[in-house]
Amino acid sequence: MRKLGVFFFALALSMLAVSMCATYAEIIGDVNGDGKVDIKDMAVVAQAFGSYTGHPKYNPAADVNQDGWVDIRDLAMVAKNFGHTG
Ligand SMILES: [Ca+2]
Ligand SMILES: [Ca+2]
Repeated sequence: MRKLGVFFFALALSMLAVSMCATYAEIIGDVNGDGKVDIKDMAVVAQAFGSYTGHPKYNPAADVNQDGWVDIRDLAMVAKNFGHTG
């Protein structure tokens, strides 16, 4: 019975991971998740710019490439997909 619980927990976790990856792959640069990449996403990255994991200004959504830093590379990824819609 306990093994079954672990199995379902792992299943739920992997489903969550898959759905998160799908969202991420859909529109790279859609930081605020409104379905399009525009100036608002740039603003979110700009606000967290220069921050890193644990920093008070750090925003995981603004860390587009998920390397733990919000920097020019994240801004470039938003800029590259600018205008894209879901
Ligand atoms: Ca957006
Ligand atoms: Ca980054």
